[in-house]
Amino acid sequence: MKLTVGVLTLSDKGSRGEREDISGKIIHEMVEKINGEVKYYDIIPDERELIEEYLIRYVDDYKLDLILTTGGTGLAKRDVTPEATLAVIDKEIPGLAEEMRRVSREKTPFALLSRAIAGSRKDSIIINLPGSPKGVRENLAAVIDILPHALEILQ
Ligand code: MTE
Ligand code: CU1
Repeated sequence: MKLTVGVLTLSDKGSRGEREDISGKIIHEMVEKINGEVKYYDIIPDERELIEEYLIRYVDDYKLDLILTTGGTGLAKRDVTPEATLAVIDKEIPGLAEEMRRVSREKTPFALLSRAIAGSRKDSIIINLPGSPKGVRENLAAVIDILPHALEILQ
């Protein structure tokens, strides 16, 4: 069975059509590796309440297995993706975020500046990824192979 995936890109510029979403495209390609199919994909601004609304809709209404966000994990004033994610998850899955930072730390010291959260809500797993294409590729690669089993246990 295919895993159903939602991709939520958090970017003020992207949401206004001022920046091409290369990171979102990379996620589309990478999830194919675990037989995942992106069913829903949105680019929205860095607004906490809006992010929470989309995450809840992806889980409660669309019942997606896996939700990957990109962007808004850093320290800029408008970076609120981790806060929105924490507000909607039932359980944190710290090991996934720890491993993403551990592996990423070998690529760049700035990896430690990502405040990415991973967790579950109902039968879905939500994972934050950084905004840059390189950040997405390296962080998702660090955990992607674990995700089918994680979902098996959760569901
Ligand atoms: N992780 C990996 N693997 N590779 C990267 O290039 N970029 C970092 C970090 N994580 C990066 C990474 C940088 S420079 C920042 S500021 C933080 O992610 C937060 O990124 P965000 O604010 O775009 O979410
Ligand atoms: Cu940075």
